[in-house]
Amino acid sequence: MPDRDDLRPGGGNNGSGATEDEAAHRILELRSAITRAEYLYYVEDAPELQDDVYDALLRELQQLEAKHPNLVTPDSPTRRVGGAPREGFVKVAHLSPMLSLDNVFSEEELRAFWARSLREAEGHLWRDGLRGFACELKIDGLAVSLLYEDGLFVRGATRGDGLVGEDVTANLRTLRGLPLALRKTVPGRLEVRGEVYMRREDFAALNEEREEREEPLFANPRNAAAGALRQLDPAVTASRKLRFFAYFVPDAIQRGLAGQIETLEWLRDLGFPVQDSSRRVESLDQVCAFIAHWKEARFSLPYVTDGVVIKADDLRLWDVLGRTAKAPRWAVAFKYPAEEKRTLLREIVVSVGRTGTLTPVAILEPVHLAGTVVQRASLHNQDEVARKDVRVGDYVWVRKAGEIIPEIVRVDRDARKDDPPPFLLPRTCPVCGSPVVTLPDEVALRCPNRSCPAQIKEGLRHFASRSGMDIRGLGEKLVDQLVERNLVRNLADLYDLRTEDLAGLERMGETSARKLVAAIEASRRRPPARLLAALGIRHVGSRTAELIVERFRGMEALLTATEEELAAVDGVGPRIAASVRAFVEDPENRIMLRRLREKGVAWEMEAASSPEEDADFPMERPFLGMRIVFTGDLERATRGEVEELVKRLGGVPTSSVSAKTSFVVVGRNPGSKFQKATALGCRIVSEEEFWQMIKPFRNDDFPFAASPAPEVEDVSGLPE
Ligand code: 0OW
Repeated sequence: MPDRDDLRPGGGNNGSGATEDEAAHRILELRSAITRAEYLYYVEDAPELQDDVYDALLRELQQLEAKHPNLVTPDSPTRRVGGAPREGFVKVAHLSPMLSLDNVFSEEELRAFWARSLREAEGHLWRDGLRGFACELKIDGLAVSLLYEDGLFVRGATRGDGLVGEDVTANLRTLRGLPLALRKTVPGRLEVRGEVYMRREDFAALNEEREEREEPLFANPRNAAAGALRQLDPAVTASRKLRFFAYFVPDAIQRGLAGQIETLEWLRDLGFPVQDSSRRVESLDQVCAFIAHWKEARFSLPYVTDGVVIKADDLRLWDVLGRTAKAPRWAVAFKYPAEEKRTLLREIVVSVGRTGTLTPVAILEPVHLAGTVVQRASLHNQDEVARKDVRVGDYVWVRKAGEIIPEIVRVDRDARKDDPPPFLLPRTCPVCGSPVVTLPDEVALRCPNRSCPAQIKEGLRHFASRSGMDIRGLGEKLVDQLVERNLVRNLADLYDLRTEDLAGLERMGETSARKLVAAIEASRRRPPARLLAALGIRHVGSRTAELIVERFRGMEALLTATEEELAAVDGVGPRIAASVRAFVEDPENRIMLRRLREKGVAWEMEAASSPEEDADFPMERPFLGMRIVFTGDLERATRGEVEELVKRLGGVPTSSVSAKTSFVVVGRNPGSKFQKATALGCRIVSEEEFWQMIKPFRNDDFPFAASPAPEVEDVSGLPE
């Protein structure tokens, strides 16, 4: 594998396009750099490359492979998302049954399971009985089987009924944590089994997207992962950010492995992600200690677990202990009780959403559930309230579905006293008093008043949210004050706010006021897709916004696009097209949009650098189009050296911080530029992070990549 410092420009030619050999060499360099980056990110959980640099690598590899298709190999990282959507899934028979696990729900049951297993294996075991258990947190995902031939991934299948599953190879290839080629050669066939799962944050973001598009939400990450894996189009699977943990090699013992934990280490060495938390312990007492430790600690993991899988670590015992019809006798799943708690429902409030929907929300006596304190639980709509017959003053059982969303399971009727009246949603908006309406084919009640303070507040919150314009510091309490004091009546008003408007608000001092104005100012530079998603147009979430803006290259053309042109965009369709047209034709929205355009808020796509400019060395110019400021004393180079380096990597070192600054590198004793960067909401990078960023581009004989340096932008005269 070439040393990453060899990532020199394409074979040193004059950039007129690499020859076949040089391209082949470059392609190998890129593949090993990308595969290494994926391994570090997904297996070692120690990312080394910045996302934008990783993307630059992948883009260069895609371009080179497009020019030299004969150099493409199935294990190239560019082959993860491939092929047209399928009609359906082919059934495949597993090489050996994919067993499930017996469940136990208490320490007693656990001890009884192992006592029974020991009896079954009477006489085969060592005098002191079963020693050595592998403890693995039980990932709440779906089991899959992966096949490798001579170290290359060739087939992936769902568990199905344990004997026959479905071929989902194309979808599994999109999981960046799943190695397309093993890090070490394993001749012949290797089967590896494990769990596909979705991280909590990716599940939450996916449901947020679906809520935007008013599509049904997934109840928990496992369902979301199952849905993603069964997509007919691999590109959709790729967008769902599925992950994988390996945990089983059916023929481990034939491969000379002696223990389960040893097998997990072998799998990690081959390039598979395995859970760091897995441990070998000596006794059942220590198994119980492992279970007790993770009972609460598991909630801090980035993925959902629902128990602990305990396996006899000594592989020789697996054959000896054998299996029942459906489960091994050498492994068992201890399941944590699904946490349900009983608490008092003190009040039902009605929240009015961004689109005017009235939602009943239960206010509860705070209760500790699945790692968090739950005080509210949505009751969704009138039908749901009636179905569960939830009334104020009831004692209710609450749980967190999939450890994410608090849910009222049922009412404790025996505890109900003096027969409180059923709860009915109001006929007028609780915020502005407008009579509520029910739209055809909808259950929900809506406030029709576009100027309802609740809708303006929700609209602002959505606009400023991470998936919107990402304006840090514009929180709930501040939004309420801005609307209630009439400082902001619509989104464009945000860009008129001055420090003095804010400084007088509660918990808003001079500094935080300045920071917020700067953050709003900085948001003007967001790409137009972020603006379009932030506007809160019904059914238009981040993904749909990307598709629309990509087609119309910004907001301007979008204003005049016809419904047909919009509907013709792949993935948009008539319903969303109508919603967009309705929004832009609304007079109030047109005024607001015109004001945003006048302020240059995220209106046009950044002029993409010309393809030829990028063609040969996007890798060597990762700072292309970026303005970078240094402040403070650097440890490892002089200011002149790093500015020279920035220029050689395509960037423009500037001596003052502005809204156009891409990021500021902060050394020891930073100067006023650091304060200004913080105030402007600029990205701050430590010196160490800076050196990590450029690590792939440095080589020994010369610390900088060789490419023509653009002129330094003249910003003299401004204070250091
Ligand atoms: N979900 C898990 C997990 C695990 C297999 C090996 C043979 C029988 C069970 O984290 N860590 N280890 C195993 O070992 N299975 C697991 O999940 C099972 C697979 C099928 C049903 C459960 O999801």
